[in-house]
Amino acid sequence: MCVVFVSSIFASLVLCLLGLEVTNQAQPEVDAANRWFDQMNLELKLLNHEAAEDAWQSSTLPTETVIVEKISQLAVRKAHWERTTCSRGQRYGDFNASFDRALNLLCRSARHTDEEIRNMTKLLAYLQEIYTETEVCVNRSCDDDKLWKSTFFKYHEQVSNNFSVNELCLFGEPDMERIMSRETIPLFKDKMNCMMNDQHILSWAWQSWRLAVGPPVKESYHSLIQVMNVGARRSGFQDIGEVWRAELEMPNLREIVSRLWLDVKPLYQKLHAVVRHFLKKKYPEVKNFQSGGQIPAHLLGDMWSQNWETLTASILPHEVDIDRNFRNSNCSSEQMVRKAEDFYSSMGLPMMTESFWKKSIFERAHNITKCHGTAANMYDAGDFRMITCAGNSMNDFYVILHEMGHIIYYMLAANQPTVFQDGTNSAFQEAVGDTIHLAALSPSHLIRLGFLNSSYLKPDSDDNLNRFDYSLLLKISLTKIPALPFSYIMDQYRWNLFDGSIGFDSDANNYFWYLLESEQGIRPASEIDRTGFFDAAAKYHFTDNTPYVRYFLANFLSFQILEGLCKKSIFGDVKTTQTLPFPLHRCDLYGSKRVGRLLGKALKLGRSQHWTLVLEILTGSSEISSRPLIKYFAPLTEMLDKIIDEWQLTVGW
Ligand code: X8Z
Ligand code: ZN
Repeated sequence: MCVVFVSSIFASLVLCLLGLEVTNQAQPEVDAANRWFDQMNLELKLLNHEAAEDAWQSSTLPTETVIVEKISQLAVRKAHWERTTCSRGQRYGDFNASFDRALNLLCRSARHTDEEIRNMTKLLAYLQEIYTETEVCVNRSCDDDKLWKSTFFKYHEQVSNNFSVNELCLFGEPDMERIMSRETIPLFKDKMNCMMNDQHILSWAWQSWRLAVGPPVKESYHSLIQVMNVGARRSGFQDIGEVWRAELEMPNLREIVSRLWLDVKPLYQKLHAVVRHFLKKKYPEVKNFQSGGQIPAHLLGDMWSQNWETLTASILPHEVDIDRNFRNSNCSSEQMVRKAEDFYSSMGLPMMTESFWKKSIFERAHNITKCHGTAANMYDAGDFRMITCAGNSMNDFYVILHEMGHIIYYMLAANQPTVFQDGTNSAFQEAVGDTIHLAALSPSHLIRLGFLNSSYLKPDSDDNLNRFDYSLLLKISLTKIPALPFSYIMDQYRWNLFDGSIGFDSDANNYFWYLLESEQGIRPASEIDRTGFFDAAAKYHFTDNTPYVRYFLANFLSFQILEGLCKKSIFGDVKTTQTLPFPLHRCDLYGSKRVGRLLGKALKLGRSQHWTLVLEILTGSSEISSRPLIKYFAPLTEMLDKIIDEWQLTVGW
């Protein structure tokens, strides 16, 4: 039974609504604890709102000292507030589960002096500025060799003021990214006004981006680690890696991650073998590309070799080219956002708000907007925003669905006390949009979107599936499977830099390449010795100091949640032992109010409950598993086995 004390009706009601018991403590103490809880949430909301406004400004405007100064002052203020609020809250001892959880979430961060905070803010702003504002430029001259000779870099203070018609300058995201996916190679050649070898352009883009950002980042990143570790140790952690891992609330995280990776490594290796075979045929001139060895990273269609989607057609050509149909639909970025909203709202989930439509940025507004996909919770009634620099590729649609997943989570968790207004952990935050993305790629939704003819639902005579299913599965596997070793490596690497087991001298980049070569099976675009480079800096999350293992976990979770939601939509029960009447990739959740209600029930808990409970609601199980992902790709795995057999391919490197 929940007892509501008249003197603190509101706070107790909140606790009761959360299903929590108020303990038998003395009444004045109960009142004081409730007052602390209310006040803490109120103040946290104001601080979060202020921080979100600053972050929005620094994302949409070029780095200015005044913004950095503002961010720094707020960070100092918030750290002081956290310290005093935590020590006040800790006075109340074991009050109740919700109170303890709030206290734990609030008080687990690294503890820094004001000076350290100012230093960290400056370092971080500098690293972010290098990533978002650096341009790789070339003088327009039609000659492969001269491409390198005329390459130069523009950093923050040199950007765009001295524009010359003879220069072509490219940002990392999205410009270099779109060259790597081959989307804008024709445009690049056009602008350079000449015929160039595609492979040379890819190799140039891959190397020049790393050359532009790696060296300026290295020293500052080293300093950032040192100061982050000081704060982590002051709070009793071994290093900042331990603080990052704690956020996920999986005490055996390292074990879980290694086990999950081992579960899917065989599938990755098969995909790698088949892709390597076709790439080798396409690029016989590339040196040091052995049929049983690592794949040169620049050929994989992505700056970081984490998304190989654009290779689909060259591996398994099909008369239906979803990407081409998508592009030809000439969907504007806003129309893409409307299509994403339509998917979520078809399940009864909330529509985007007026503020969202007014304040979001869907396209590169001007030269210097940070372009990495972002979802912002402004902690102000209905103010949720998105940043994407969408073009018109399917990957742009993915980013939009993904960011909207974050926003839906924020919207649903908005009725929680502020401290719980987030995903149950960061991996779940990342998984919501990815689950909906999988459902949006089901053949029946592609038909609904007008990118596929309904005749492609018909199975081929001897199989439940048809040729399109296989080509679709290959396409999806190329976006999801290479992301697994990449996301695994990103934080293995940083955890080892953080705990000092990898030194910051020549070891740093060599260890990164050791991981990429041994786990991902890729090698650098050129044979130049990369000792002393700092290639991890070429990835947004590295300079943004955002942990990455969340994406690794989210990848598994999205297949697991898709399976649970699919069972809910068909059988009304996530726990049923009945098998789905169709393969998982054909599951279209569009329009299922049952699914929307279940998602609503799980997501509205926000961070108030442990992730195992949220997973239980969505899937009937409280453990992260690789099984649904492996099952989803089972038909594809069979197809890969046949190709490997037919061509007698080596698997592995
Ligand atoms: O960074 C993102 C999102 C924003 S949270 C666009 N993603 C990772 C990446 O781009 O590397 C989504 C998938 C992986
Ligand atoms: Zn995300």
